[in-house]
Amino acid sequence: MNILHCDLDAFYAAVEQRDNPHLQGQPVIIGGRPESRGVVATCSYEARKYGVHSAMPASQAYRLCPHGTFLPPDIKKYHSVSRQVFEIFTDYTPTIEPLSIDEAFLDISGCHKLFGSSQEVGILIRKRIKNEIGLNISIGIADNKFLAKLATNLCKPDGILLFDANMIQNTLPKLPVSSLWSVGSKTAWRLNRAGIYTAGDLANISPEKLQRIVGSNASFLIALAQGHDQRPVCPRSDAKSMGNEITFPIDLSDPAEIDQVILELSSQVGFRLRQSELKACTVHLKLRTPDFTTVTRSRTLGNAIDADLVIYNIASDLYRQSGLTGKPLRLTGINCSNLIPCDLEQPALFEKSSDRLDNIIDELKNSFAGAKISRASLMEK
Ligand code: TTP
Ligand code: MG
Repeated sequence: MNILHCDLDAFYAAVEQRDNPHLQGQPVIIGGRPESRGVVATCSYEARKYGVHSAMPASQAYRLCPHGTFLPPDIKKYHSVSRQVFEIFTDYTPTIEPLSIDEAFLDISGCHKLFGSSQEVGILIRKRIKNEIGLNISIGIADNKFLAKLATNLCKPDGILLFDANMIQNTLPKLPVSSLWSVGSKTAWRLNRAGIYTAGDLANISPEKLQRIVGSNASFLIALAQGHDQRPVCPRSDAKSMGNEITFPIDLSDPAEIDQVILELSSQVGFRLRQSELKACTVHLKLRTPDFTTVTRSRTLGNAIDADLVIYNIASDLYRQSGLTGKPLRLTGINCSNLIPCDLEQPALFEKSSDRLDNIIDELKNSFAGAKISRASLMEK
């Protein structure tokens, strides 16, 4: 029982309730304005009683819960709280696989001598997040990732649950097929049509028969239905920043030329971010004058980005505000930090953070290694 699945309860809404006592115990809905075409990012459990849920149009949420408090998301604040939560996780294990801004798997095999049983570690983490950060987190504990996540879903909100052998035998078989990993509404419908309703039904079916219904996923699904899941907890790359810089053969002072360099560097850094499936919340610009004085400027954003032109616009702005416009420079560099895995960035409720043209250029760069492919504005420069 070494795998913990940890997921904060009603994350964005809970942060707002924590920071505003008037909202505690109230229906709070985070997302677009009710009169806009925006959607609900999340809502407090008090609002869920009225049928409000994530991804619902805000106008519909308003019809269901007109007395609820509707607030826009403060992504910068949530990222900072998320970092504090993940800091606490790292006190117990280095093997952390983040799944989203508020959710992670922890493999705690190595920490029992120091902190006790898995259940004791789970209780400790919940207590610390409550006391130090002021939020509730639900924790599922099991032998594998699938059962640990299932346990969290069963004990939410504000719960902790160990999915033990007894539950594998008695609870798992009764759960609907939709509780299995990768079974969405379409697959569930196909399974139900074939008379398969529960994990128990699935556990006893022949792989050949199931293959005709769900294709190549069949053996994986049967294993899950029997409570088996071999997937290890995979910690992510811990790159702290990503940057590129150029030292010029002769000093440059023409702002238009420097701007071209900034665009080229933005494309290089953007490409590397996307290749690593990372996004950045902070962009830094580094400028070095001929006397080796180095000036750095940075900007931290409310959302995470990886698009060349977004990086370029920020870096170019920093250049114009640097006081060095028109002055000779021997080096220019761009660095992106505060990196988060792409899938931690929630669905695009907010500012557009990447660009379709970037994806096309990336594909071409990957397919024609060595070829010079870039935006037309960078050609012949
Ligand atoms: P979730 O963990 O899915 O939801 P939650 O923490 O609000 O509620 P709970 O876990 O108790 O069911 O997502 C974490 C945050 O991600 C959520 O607070 C808001 C954001 N989010 C979106 O922006 N859009 C979405 O569609 C979803 C599902 C979440
Ligand atoms: Mg959550």
